[in-house]
Amino acid sequence: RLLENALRQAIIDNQFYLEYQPKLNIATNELIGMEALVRWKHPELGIIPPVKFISLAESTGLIIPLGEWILRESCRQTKELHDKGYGNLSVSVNISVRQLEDPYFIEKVQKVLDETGLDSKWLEFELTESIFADLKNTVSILQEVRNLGIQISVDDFGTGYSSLSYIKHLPVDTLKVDQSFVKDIHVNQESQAIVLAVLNLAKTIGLNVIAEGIELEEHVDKLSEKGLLFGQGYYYSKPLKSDAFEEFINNNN
Ligand code: G
Ligand code: G
Ligand code: NA
Ligand code: MN
Repeated sequence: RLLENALRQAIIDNQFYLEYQPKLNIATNELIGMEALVRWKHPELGIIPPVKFISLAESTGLIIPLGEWILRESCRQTKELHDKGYGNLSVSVNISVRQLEDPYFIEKVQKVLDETGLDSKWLEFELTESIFADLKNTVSILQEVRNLGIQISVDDFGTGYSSLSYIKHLPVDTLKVDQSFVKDIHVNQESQAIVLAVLNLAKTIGLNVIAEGIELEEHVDKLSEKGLLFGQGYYYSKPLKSDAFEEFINNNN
């Protein structure tokens, strides 16, 4: 209740900002884009991490205005980077199932694209596997997202919905291997087998794969050996505020 009121006020006062975690080609170390992650800076409580407020935002419906702000800010800052000459960066935005249920979702997305001027081909939505089980009109909504030219990735892939068959029927572009399979991949044969299976599946049905949670050089080596091309994680960089992210770009070039 207390936190809910604080969250309402935070949306009115705009106490949020975004951090960006680099995504790289792990073979060449080339920067390919970034994942936007929301942060809440409360005037008295300090930084409140998303695990403490995203589910509350979802259950109260506040994720609708908050999610719209996150999307707009992600697109705006990415367009700004493009205009500064960093033209080939895509931005991934986490989208909650509650946002997809919003009947005005597609309209709002279109409006954000129009207003920020970001070419939709540089925008990606990260959706957790659970939405493919939860949401009734998943296919048609995702198809509309796709029709806007936006990419779709399945976040935390491998941890949720037990059936793989949905992948074949859904308009998705990228599988994002969950960090739990990356964490011990250098020492655990099961994790290696799972990652290899995901890579083979993706290859067969024409999807991209990215790994999250890369923390060690051993992770990079083992993932590369299995044929993985893209990744993100603390090994490369933690999520960064926009100015620090721009510094990262400059040092990466
Ligand atoms: O960096 P990290 O602590 O940011 O994120 C924790 C969790 O919060 C992530 O697993 C992610 O699912 C969620 N999260 C972070 N940023 C966003 C966001 O912008 N939108 C949504 N819906 N979830 C987010
Ligand atoms: O749920 P989602 O996968 O969107 O959230 C990603 C979460 O993982 C964020 O909280 C982000 O800050 C965190 N994260 C990013 N890179 C790493 C990493 O290398 N190790 C760990 N443990 N967490 C990471
Ligand atoms: Na994500
Ligand atoms: Mn994830």
